Amino acid sequence: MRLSRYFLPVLKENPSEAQIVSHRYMLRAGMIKQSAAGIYSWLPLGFKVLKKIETIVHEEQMRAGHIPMLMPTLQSADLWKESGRYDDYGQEMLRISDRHGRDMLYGPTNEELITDIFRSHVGSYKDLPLTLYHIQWKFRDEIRPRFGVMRGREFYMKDGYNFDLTKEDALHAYNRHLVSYLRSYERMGLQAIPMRADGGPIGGDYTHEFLVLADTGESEVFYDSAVTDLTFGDRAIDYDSVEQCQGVLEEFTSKYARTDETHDEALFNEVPEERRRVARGIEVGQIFYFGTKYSEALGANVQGPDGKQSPVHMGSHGIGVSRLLGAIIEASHDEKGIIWPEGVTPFHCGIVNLKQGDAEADAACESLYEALTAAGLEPLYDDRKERAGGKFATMDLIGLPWRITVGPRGLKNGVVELTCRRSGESEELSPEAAVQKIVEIYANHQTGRGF
Ligand code: 5CA
Repeated sequence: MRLSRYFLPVLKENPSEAQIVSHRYMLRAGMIKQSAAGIYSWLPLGFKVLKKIETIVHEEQMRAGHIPMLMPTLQSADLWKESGRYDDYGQEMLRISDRHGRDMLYGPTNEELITDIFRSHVGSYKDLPLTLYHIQWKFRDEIRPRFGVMRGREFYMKDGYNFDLTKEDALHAYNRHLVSYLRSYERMGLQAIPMRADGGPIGGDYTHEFLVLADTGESEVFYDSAVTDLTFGDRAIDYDSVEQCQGVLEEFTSKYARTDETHDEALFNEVPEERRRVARGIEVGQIFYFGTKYSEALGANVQGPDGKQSPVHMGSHGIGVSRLLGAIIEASHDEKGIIWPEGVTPFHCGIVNLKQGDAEADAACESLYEALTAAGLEPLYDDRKERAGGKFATMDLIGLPWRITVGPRGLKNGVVELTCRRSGESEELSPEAAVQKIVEIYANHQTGRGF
């Protein structure tokens, strides 16, 4: 992409409504624009990162054997009346009536709708196990929408639902989700720690939230610092193996890590004092096993091998896709702007032309642009007639992890400058070597192509 042809409405001033850094940078970098309280338009740069995060979530869900689909945002109230949640859900649910006076709602989650699909089409244990998921907009009429996309009213969520014959099978599905979530967050450059939590309006008493540690997080968390040493890494995993998935669950959840809802002071005090931590965290996902709560209410039964009918065991599993943009920025920024992890960066590399209009500098930038594009990468070429200082400030703000700077002086010596956004370190290289290095860096990161 050439910046002169892109739509990147960068703001110079700090927007006064933004209280936390991620919200401030998302507005300043021209990623989002508020349309109403807690409702945002996703401008091209924000949309691009949203799609990259979505792609990672899809890839890891499909790798775990979960099946993508799409349900609507608007739902009929009938199913919610059947499950009993229409009255329970309270004011967070946006209720709408259509021209015929029928009660509708903008879905805050999809347990009822998916259970209805299941009961209409599946009746036998032979069709199990089954996990269906979708990534779709949700609406919760939060009393205090704030912090930009972190606590929106309209937000983008991945929600998956497992259907199993027995509790043991459903717990295996729970564990598969835990593993696939660890992988997803790590690909986004995040450490998200599974912590024992509370079921809330979804229900069930077996649930973990995934928390990214950050001072601006809305949840208070208590944990053994040893949990922060755990990484999943690129180890192989067989998602069909009950033992392997259970092993990962035990490894990642046996140390003390709880949100304030389930915190137990006596248990916490058993952690050696020097490892006890009280901090704040951003909840980027939650997994639930709630057994037969919805299948009993909605009559979703399956016939077992013994011919008997019984309600199917279920769980639901969510990832806050749009919230993740905020969480990643909270975890990765400096005073100049965002620092995108390679896995989700909107463009792989910036190209800054120090002297736009200089025939040699222009030609060198064009050929870098072509070489990176030919290698399957997406560069962002700042080809505007602007001062170098302004170009650097924009690149630092929008946070591309790598930048190649091209100027007539370097070109005389056959070099360009390659700069790492995170460390600030630069090195002079031939243009070919710079391209080669960027290609090698991204060979280790499976990034989805953006839009
Ligand atoms: N049905 C279950 C799992 S699919 C469910 O709705 N779980 S949830 O309520 O925990 O939501 C899943 C994730 O969505 C949360 O972990 C959080 O990351 C994100 N989320 C929830 N509310 C908001 C909100 N108001 N704004 C942005 N993200 C949100």
